[in-house]
Amino acid sequence: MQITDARVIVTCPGRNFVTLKILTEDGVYGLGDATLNGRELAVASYLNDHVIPLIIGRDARRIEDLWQYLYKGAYWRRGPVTMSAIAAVDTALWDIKGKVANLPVYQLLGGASREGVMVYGHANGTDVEDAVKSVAHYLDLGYKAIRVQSGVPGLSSTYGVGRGTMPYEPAEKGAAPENRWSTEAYLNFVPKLFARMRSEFGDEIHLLHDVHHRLTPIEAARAGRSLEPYHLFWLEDPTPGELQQGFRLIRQHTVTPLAVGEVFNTIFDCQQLIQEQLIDYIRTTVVHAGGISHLRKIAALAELHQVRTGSHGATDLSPVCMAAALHFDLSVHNFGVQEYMRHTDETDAVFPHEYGFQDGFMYPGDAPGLGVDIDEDLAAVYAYDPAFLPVNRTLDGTMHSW
Ligand code: KDG
Ligand code: MG
Repeated sequence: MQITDARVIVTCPGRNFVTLKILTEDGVYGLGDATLNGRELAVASYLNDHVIPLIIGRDARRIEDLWQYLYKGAYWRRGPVTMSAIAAVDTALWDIKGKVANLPVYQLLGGASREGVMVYGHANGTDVEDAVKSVAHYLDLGYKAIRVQSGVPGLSSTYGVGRGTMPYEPAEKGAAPENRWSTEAYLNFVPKLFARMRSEFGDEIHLLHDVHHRLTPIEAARAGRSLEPYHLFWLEDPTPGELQQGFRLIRQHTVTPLAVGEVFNTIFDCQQLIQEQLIDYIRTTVVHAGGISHLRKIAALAELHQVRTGSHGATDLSPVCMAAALHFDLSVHNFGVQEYMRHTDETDAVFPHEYGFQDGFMYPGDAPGLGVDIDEDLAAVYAYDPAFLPVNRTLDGTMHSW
């Protein structure tokens, strides 16, 4: 079953998405998400210039072989651009395999390990009371797990505090917006935020929080310890993940569960964290970590070490990625939770899909393949619009992790 054509579709229905569509001689096609927020065209070029010419004429059924061909064949290993491009091919081939077999992809991955996929929503507020209202809203919608972010007193802007009424992970036109950061202000504030949440909402709801890579290991240890009375489901990216051994220090001081991995691209980026049980949840996702095939290998390694999955699912990952993530989540044994930020109606119209949310859980649906499509005419209406992620500086102007 030869690949006869492939094209990259770049569209901006409110934000930029890159999608790979692979077509076969049988007329069956598959989709893969290739979106890398803020660096979208690098992946589009990698696919157009360096991948599509190599895959035309190859057998669409040989998913693992084609993965290895693109990974080993590039000679240059890993990295978000390469791995997003490989992920897009891999995801599209799983979609094709499902359509040919007339089965939803989760059935090809071993079938459902659970009835539904628990997801967490994004509550946030400019201050604590605003965040309380937002959590109440997510509870009304049926969520069982809620991430809570709030503005920090004394800081003009902070990661995770949204704009408008829809969830939105930033990427802004023109120059990258600059946030300001004070570790002291944050560390003093964050236990108060969660003390208020528990006093308002009780012990049962799962609460999560994202530090977004901003602390050193010992500062992260303090944050984790100070949050123990509020028993978070997880504390995410407490310190930048490149320093994998840094998590040993955090682990010596706190039992707050840790989640890491949304910026990782391969199993090699997280093997120490997993093998030494330095984290509890691995957040690699289909689009940025080599597709469904590679994510399954990461999950298998994690299963050995009692680490569960918690894939990244922000709005900068397209509905194609969301669909693929849900098939993976439903099937993999050591699933933990899936991040879910609703896309806008414009985005949903460009990417019609079978998956849906009900009472805190999501379901990929039973359509053959991934159960997601792209309306190419509508996609063409929304031209690419360059945008940049924010950057972050400490109060004295030093560059810091955003
Ligand atoms: O593009 C960057 C976002 O995907 C990232 O900031 C989202 O940290 C994130 C999260 O946990 O969703
Ligand atoms: Mg995060």
